[in-house]
Amino acid sequence: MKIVIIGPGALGCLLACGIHRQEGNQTWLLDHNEERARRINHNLKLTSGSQSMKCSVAVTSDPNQIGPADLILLCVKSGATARALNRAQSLFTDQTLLIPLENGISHLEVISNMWLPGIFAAGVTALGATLLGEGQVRHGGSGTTRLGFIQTAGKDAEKMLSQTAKVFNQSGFSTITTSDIIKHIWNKLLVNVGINALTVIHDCNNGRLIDIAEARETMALAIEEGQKVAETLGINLEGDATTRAIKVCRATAENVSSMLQDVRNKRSTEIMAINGALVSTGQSRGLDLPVNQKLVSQIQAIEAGYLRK
Ligand code: KPL
Repeated sequence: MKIVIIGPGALGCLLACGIHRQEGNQTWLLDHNEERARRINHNLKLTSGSQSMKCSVAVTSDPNQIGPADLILLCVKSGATARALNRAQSLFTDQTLLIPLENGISHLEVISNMWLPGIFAAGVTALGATLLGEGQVRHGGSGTTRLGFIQTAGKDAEKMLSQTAKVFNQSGFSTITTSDIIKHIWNKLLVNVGINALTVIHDCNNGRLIDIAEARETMALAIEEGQKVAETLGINLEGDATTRAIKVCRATAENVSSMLQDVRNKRSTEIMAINGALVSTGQSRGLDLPVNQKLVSQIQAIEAGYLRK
């Protein structure tokens, strides 16, 4: 298979390092930044525990150098979805399987509204990855990755998805296919709804968040609003979402959430793909989400402090 990973962030680098070691596949990492692509070409570094290894993954900024791909794993920030796919048009054929592995839910709508050849599946991962520097990633936790189709897919597409799960598993990433990917995307969405913005507001790692009474209370209220939206949409969430978010805080206690990493690096956050997308989905169903709306406003105010400078 020719596999292209788009996005040299933590998850993109981690997947590229794992997958390129499998014989029989050709793995590429596509970076929109030409200079950086040149620097990290055949020069990624994967750290796991106390061990580090060099990963000789081919990196380019030019999709034409890669040509048509069998599988595209989209690992960019939610706000960059359309831009990244528009740049990558030459990678697609009618048979190309596209799997976004992004936070939140807004990318799903963006992709469905694009005229792309190929087959569209979706993925959600609990893999822990932190970018330590350009092309340098630390593998921080080995959660399950789930892959599935949002709409009914044909036999060939199903086969390709199973093959993809096999490649992930052989690369050391525990992966299953599911017939209800939307449920898993929402399970993760509500974890992010409850954690990410609050770690920014309280400027703390995930573990500390549950020791702050006010944060814990807001977390429960924000997730409760999300559960109501899911219910209205007929999504069967697994168990209690607040309990899951607290568990994730404990399991990733030392993690700096992706949103806090964005703020510390003065980048746009994914607030509109997470709490913002929840608010607009709720509003479209006649639901008000004041707690999430307030979280969105607070993060936007923080972003405005550095983005417009
Ligand atoms: O997905 C995450 C994120 O940081 O975006 C969590 C689960 C909160 C782990 O840090």
